[in-house]
Amino acid sequence: MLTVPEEIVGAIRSGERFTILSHKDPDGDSLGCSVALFRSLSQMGKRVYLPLPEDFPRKYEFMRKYINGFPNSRTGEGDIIVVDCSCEERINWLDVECNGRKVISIDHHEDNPNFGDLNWVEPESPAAGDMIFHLLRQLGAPIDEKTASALYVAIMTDTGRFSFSNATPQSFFDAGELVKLGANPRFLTGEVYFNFSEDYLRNIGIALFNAHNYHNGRILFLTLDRATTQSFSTSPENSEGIIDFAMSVRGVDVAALFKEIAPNKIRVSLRSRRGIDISEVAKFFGGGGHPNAAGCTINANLTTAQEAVLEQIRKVLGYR
Ligand SMILES: [Mn+2]
Repeated sequence: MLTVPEEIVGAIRSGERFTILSHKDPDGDSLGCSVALFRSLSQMGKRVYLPLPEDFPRKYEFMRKYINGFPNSRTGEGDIIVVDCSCEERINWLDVECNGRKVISIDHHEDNPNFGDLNWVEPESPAAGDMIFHLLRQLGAPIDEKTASALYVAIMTDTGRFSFSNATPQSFFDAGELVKLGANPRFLTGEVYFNFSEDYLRNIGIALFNAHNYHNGRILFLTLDRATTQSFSTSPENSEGIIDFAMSVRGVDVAALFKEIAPNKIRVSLRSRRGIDISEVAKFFGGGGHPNAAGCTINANLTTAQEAVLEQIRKVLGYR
C-alpha cells in the first residue's frame, strides 16, 4: 500500500492554482497521470492548467478529449506539479515559465535526484499512475469514469499490459479498483494497442520481411530501409514497438531494428534479455539507454552500420 506524504497531500489540498507538466516524448503514464490529475483537481474547484504537447501521440488521442470542457491555458499559473519525470532536464516546459514557482515532483524513477521543492519519489510504484490514484483518494477528490480510464492507461502502459517485472500485486489491485470506477479494459487496450495505421502495418511487414539472423538465431536484425518503405516518416510512432516482434522469436537473445531515417543516417533500436547488457553497444556509438533496451544513431549506410553493430554485439556476447 502506498503512503502519500502528508506534505504532498497538504500542498495540493491547500493550493488553488496548479499547472501540470510532464516529460518530453510523452508516454501513456505521463499523459494518463496528467489528464487524471487535471480532471480531478478541476472538479474539486481548483484552477488547473494542462498545457498539451504538440507531439501528443495519436494512440492516446482519445485521452485528449478527456480534458475538453475545462478552462485551460498554454502558459498556466500557480504551483507546478511535475509527474513521471526522472530529472529536471526531462521536463517538457512548453510555454510555461518557472520564474521561482514552487515545483512539486511526483515520480517513480529510481534515479530521480529530488529536483523539486517538494518531492514524492516512489521507485517501488509500478507507474506514476498508481501514485496519482492514491493521492486523489487521499484527497477525497472525484474519480469519475474518464479519470479512472486515464489512470488505467498509465498503469497498463508502464507495466507492458501487466507483463513486466513491475507488474506487482499493487498494479493488479489498483487496476481492479479503476475498473470498478468505470475504466473499460477492452476499450482502452483496443485504443492503445490495436489501433495501427496502415503505414505502421506496412512497416511491420517490411521490417519482418527483411529479418536476418546471426549465430543460429541468437541475434536477429530487422530493417526499415528507404528503398522499400514507401510512406516513410521519421516519426518514432511509425516504428515504435516493431522491435518487440523480434524479441518474441524463440531463441533470440539480442535484437536490433535499423531504421534508415535519412541517407547515411541510421537509427538503431536494441533489445536484449538473459542479463545481456545491450546498452554497451549503444554507448559505443554515442547512444544510451537501459541494460535491456537501448538505442543510438549511426551516420553511415545501412550495410556499414549493420556490420559495425554486429561486431559490437559479438563482443558483448563473447564471440570472437
Ligand atoms: Mn512512468
